[in-house]
Amino acid sequence: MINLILFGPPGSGKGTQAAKLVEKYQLYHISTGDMFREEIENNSPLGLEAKSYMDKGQLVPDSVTIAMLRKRVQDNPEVKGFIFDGFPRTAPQAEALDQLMRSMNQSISGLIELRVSKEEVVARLKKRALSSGRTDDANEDTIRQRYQVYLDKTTPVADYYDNKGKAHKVEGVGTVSDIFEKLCQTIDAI
Ligand code: B4P
Repeated sequence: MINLILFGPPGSGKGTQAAKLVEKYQLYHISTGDMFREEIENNSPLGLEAKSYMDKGQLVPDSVTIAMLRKRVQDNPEVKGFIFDGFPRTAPQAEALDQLMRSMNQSISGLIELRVSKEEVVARLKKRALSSGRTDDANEDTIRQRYQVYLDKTTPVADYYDNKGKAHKVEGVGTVSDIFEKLCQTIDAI
């Protein structure tokens, strides 16, 4: 079983590349961002809570996010492996994921970071705002806030896996297919 974490700042292309990777490696894709957006669409209490944080460029609280992720993993025991996209985003989320993997006699195979500069992600998300209807992309201040939250709260997750010798970096600027190739080379070497 191969269990991968696709990592990087907001707008680095995690969702874009995850869609291609799940097809090639037949992994089960879990995007916490997509899960929150589905809950928002359904006007569920969880969606309403998540929206209040997402619209401000903040992270949804760990307790809510971890419980949602745990349920999704446990509901899919038959899969060949997981690709985690947008999770973990904090050190407590990383610890909870390791604990969950252990409880299933599994482990994280590797974390792959897509490296993209702040100005590039701001430009990408402003462009996406023109068609996505995503309220968290609509305002440049919110996009910059999301990037700051990434620096403050999420980058320690890469250090956590680096200390275990499981962190890898891939240049995230270039064509989608070139980046995909580099990701596949990295995964095949894990
Ligand atoms: P996410 O849904 O995870 O979204 P993201 O970080 O904005 O995007 P991603 O990196 O997947 O970029 P994409 O491929 O779409 O999070 C949204 C919010 O949900 C968070 O801010 C937070 O509030 C909440 N949340 C989610 N998970 C959480 C957690 N674990 N804990 C707490 N809160 C959580 O690409 C972006 C754009 O770039 C697209 O338009 C794409 O077409 C373009 N693009 C992709 N690759 C490109 C390339 N190579 N060149 C040019 N453009 C490219």
